[in-house]
Amino acid sequence: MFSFLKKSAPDAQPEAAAAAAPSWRERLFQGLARTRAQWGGKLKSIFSRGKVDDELLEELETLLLTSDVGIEATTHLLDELKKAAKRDRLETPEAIQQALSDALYAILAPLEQALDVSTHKPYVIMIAGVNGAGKTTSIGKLAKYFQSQGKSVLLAAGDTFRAAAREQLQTWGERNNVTVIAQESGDPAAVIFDAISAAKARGIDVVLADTAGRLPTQLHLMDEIAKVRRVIQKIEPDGPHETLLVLDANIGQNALQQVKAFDKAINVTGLVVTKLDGTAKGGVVAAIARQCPKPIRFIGVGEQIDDLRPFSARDFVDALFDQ
Ligand SMILES: Nc1nc2c(ncn2[C@@H]2O[C@H](COP(=O)(O)OP(=O)(O)OP(=O)(O)O)[C@@H](O)[C@H]2O)c(=O)[nH]1
Ligand SMILES: [Mg+2]
Repeated sequence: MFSFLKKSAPDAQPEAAAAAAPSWRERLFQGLARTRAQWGGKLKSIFSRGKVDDELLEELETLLLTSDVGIEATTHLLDELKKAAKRDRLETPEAIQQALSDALYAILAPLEQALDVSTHKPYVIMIAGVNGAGKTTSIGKLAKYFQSQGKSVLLAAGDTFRAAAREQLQTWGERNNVTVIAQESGDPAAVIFDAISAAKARGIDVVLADTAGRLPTQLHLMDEIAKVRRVIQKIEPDGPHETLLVLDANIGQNALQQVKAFDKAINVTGLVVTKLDGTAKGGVVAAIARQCPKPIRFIGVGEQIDDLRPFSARDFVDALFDQ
């Protein structure tokens, strides 16, 4: 049993949710092992000085910057630590770590905004991102997640670019026992339009629309996805109700440029951060929080269907610091 399981959050959740919580916390904890290994060992030696002096601040700054926390979040965290040191006389390694962990939690907490899909029916979610970020896999996982919340789901195979994309989504559809709307045509907007019509006719709660991977530098493809969004609005004037940008955590600081570029093209309303299990760059979420804040709706910590859940700042910080 992991130590963190014993010390679960004091603001206990309702019992039903708590029963399911440990396995996710366990997966999250395992998923962040690489980031923690990078930070944990070094933090311990930095904090072992037992006082917040210039040398500690310098070493901590280097560690945060090399962990993809980014310059703005790093400066902010160091300032908060200095303030806490003055105010609370931090004199033990544990107290210093606690102060840093509190400051990081304060940065991340505003990004924790659960997605409420009950405001529209169907609730249309468009998923975008660069090639291989984890869009289609995340849709498969989200289909299961929303079904577990009692919602009916329909998938739209809007990646008409890559040959195997439709089959990949269809496999996720079968696994979840949900309908996938696909077409032979090469027009993503038409497929998604059709899917929304079908969802309306069938009284479906949530439409998850896949799109092809694209780089922010491929301007014609950025125009294309902006058009997909406009076509959705023809059938759903308030839609898409959520535009999710999927970010592979491995890209580190490049995430900032991706958020800005996709936001400009399609008005990103939320993020999915994937592959946190395969990287030591988990600190990038702090950079996002300070430099281009968008709600982190979900995080992915593995390839399995249950390896994606709503973002919890508390759980995330606890898993990073092993507390
Ligand atoms: N380890 C790990 N792998 C993931 C995660 N999410 C997705 N993957 C893997 O990343 C690879 C790419 O995932 P896809 O879902 O196909 O990515 P995509 O964004 O749809 O890719 P394109 O459609 O080609 O742009 C697959 O091998 C997934 O299993 C995650 O959270 N952790
Ligand atoms: Mg895909």
